[in-house]
Amino acid sequence: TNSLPVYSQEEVIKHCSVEKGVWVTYKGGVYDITDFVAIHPGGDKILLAAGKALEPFWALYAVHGQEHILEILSEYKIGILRAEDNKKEDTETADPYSTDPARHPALIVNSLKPFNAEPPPAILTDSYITPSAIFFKRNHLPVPRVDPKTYRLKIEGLPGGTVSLTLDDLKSHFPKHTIMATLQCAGNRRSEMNKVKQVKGLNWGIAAISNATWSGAYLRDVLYHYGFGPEVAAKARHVQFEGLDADVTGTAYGASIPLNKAMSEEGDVLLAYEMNGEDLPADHGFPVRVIVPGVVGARNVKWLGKIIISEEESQSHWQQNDYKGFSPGTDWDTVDFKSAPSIQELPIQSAITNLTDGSSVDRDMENLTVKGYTWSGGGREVVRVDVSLDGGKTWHVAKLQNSEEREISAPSPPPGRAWAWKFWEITIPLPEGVQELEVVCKAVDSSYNTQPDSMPPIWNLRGVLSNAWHRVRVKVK
Ligand code: HEM
Ligand code: MTE
Ligand code: MO
Repeated sequence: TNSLPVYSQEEVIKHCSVEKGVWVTYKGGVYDITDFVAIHPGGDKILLAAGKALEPFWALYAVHGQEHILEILSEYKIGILRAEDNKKEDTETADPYSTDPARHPALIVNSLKPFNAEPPPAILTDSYITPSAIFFKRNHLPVPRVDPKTYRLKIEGLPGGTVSLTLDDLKSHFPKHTIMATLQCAGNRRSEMNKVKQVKGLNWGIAAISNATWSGAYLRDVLYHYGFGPEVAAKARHVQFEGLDADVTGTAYGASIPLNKAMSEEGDVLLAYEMNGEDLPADHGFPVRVIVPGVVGARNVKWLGKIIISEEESQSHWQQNDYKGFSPGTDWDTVDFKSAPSIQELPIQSAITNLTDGSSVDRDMENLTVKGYTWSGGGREVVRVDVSLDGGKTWHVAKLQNSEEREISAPSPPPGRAWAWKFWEITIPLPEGVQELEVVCKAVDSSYNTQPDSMPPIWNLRGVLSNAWHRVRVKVK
């Protein structure tokens, strides 16, 4: 008993712009989404489907395969698609993710297509250098399969015109450097922010962060070699990166970093072709990715296809309309993405990895050991981690570890170049007569930046920069 009107495909196609109205079809239903276009979290890409079926687009952006998204869509239903127009060919497309690589079964999957996953926290701090197989994976699109023989890295914006390098050029013409750097997604710990008030984005736990060694050529060496000099420096302000992963329109994943970070002798920006001593795995950008140490994961572009030295920042969706921070008072109706700078260096972070919220410990235990990781952006070294068992009333200083060897600390990196995380650990006598512990950690970096005590004051609609004290409640039984 459906009283909704029946529309032909011909009628739907007429509604293909904001002016004419935006209609789409989904599983035989017709939807007028004109009013939703401006508030779509994925930006104006939604217009690609105007007048058409949503299915092939949602096959590519599989974030949409969630209950709450179907609920949003249902609000806009205006009719039924005429039976003879509801053709299978329009809605069934080859799965663009069918060539994605195999993944480790230990990973906690946040989204399958595109593939987004993090290791279980307890495994994360078992090795100071995260094994590549369990290193968190954050893909916006299908993994492109790149043939290393035909691979070319293009560079635009240098005086001699466009440069085109082979993988062999990169490996043989430039000194190979190895750096250790931790990557963290801007959305790490988003799930805790989500508990304050719903945000939009993948529901990451505390492990959208991992540490690896990366080897390759310094970006600055390559740019100087191909003619970077004072006349380019006088005009240019940014270095843009484009991936070889592209959406339905052929638009590549893109991001940019400030020119001074790219060219600084102390920036250590790397065109990496190895991760943990082996060729980059497909998920992490084979054959070449840029590693921008100290800077948010999003700018560390994988499957690097093009570098552009420019006056402007990248115009990509991810640089302009995503990965920015806002006031807790800003919502999807009032947000102006132009009003905030793109995230580059990340703030200080720490989290507890060996205890989980709601778990319990034995009352007869004399001591409680608490472990975790800590890291700060911009190469700022973490100088201290404080741990509390009573929600922050009293504190203990944890032992820091910055090397692969347990119990051993490597010398401090040069000031401003602490790119790798530290592990920390502390054993504290179990307080007597308590039913529950609120275990908390917070870190302090070399600029004496520390973490905010709670999430509400830093809540933002996209759920990024989530770095409040990590709090874990543990029952004593
Ligand atoms: C993200 C809804 C159509 C591309 C999202 C999100 C929602 C949403 C709620 C946020 C998801 C999250 O991060 O949890 C809708 C609805 C649509 C629609 C209701 C139709 C009425 C489209 C179409 C495209 C598209 C047709 C592409 C052609 C994207 C992209 C993102 C996104 C690229 C961002 C994903 C990311 O952050 O990686 N959409 N969407 N959407 N959407 Fe849509
Ligand atoms: N580069 C390309 N080409 N495509 C992407 O989807 N994701 C970015 C960045 N580089 C992405 C990309 C984001 S948001 C993050 S957090 C890191 O890659 C994740 O790197 P990883 O998958 O190696 O952990
Ligand atoms: Mo990210």
